Amino acid sequence: MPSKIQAAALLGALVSSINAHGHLSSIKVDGTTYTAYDPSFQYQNPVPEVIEWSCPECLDNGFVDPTMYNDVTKIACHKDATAGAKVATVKAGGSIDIQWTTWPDSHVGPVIDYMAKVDDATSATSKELNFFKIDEAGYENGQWAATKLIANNLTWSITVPENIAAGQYVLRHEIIALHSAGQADGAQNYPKCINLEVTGSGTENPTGETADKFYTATDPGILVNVYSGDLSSYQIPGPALFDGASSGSGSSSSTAAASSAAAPTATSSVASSPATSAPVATSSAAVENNAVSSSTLVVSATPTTATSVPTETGSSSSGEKEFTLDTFIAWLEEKAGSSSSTKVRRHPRAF
Ligand SMILES: *[C@@H]1O[C@H](CO)[C@@H](O)[C@H](O)[C@H]1NC(C)=O
Ligand SMILES: [Cu+2]
Repeated sequence: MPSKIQAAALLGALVSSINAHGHLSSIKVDGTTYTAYDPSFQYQNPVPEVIEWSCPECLDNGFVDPTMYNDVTKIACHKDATAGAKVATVKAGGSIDIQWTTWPDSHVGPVIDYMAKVDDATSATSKELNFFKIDEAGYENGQWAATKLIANNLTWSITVPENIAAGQYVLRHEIIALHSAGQADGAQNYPKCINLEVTGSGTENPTGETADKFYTATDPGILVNVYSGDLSSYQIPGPALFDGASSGSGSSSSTAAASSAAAPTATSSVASSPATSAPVATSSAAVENNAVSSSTLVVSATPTTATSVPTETGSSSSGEKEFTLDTFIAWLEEKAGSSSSTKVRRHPRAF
């Protein structure tokens, strides 16, 4: 049986060889489908021009964590992101469907959308984006918003508020993954920004704030253990929805994006992928689709015993973290880019 140190080294190898998270694949704006940004665009010449902001540092599909919450160049539109070269036109009251390439089931958490009015979206910088929140969804009807997104063909649907003034805006779409959020700085923010030109006769110019004002490391919706307690009282972090949000997509907290999302939810993603289970006390990992494909990793962990493993790619530090069994299994799952929606706690999956 490998020692903890050896296990950590093996897991480190997994971290560097598996791309667990997704990025946006496409953005449908009032019926027109636009290509999203792909971090590999930086290797193309010319670099494709898209409506989404660019993030060359996002090759690892990584995240922004609470240690970066007061750095607007990171938390606004992801790490050092710069404005997209194009702008998509949408009517006030129109719809936007944002599709991700993939999302790990273990990465439960809220989905939140903001907009910021700008003079010219193609030359805006993160420091000047004064965002107001247009929609939010946390844990509702026994389901996390991120889980709903996966079930809806990896798509989140937004209604542009009907009453906002015409002009250019930057839309900020964000998933916050909470699978490790029971530990300090364990939350993972995945913000994406998109350039819009809103048309119509709205008159509202909601007050916004820069993204470095949104969250703190100890907000109840950021530092939260999602493996115990009453999730129905989960508090979505960030500012309140702007006053006019309700006239757009409907915005009680049962909300907005959720109600305009097409697919029903509860069982679909479970049914679509066979659950595989592994013994609880020992997680056996045979990685199928990457560089370490023929290796088998056996890590022993027992309930309530903390196991020390490296932090994942995208984290701000390269130190080690203490994991409980639950968060450790979630961590293993995410390394594998799990697509099963099997409950993490009950069916740690072999991958
Ligand atoms: C899901 O999205 C993919 C990619 O856009 C699309 O080809 C497919 O038809 C969608 N599936 C459903 C059920 O809408
Ligand atoms: Cu992750």
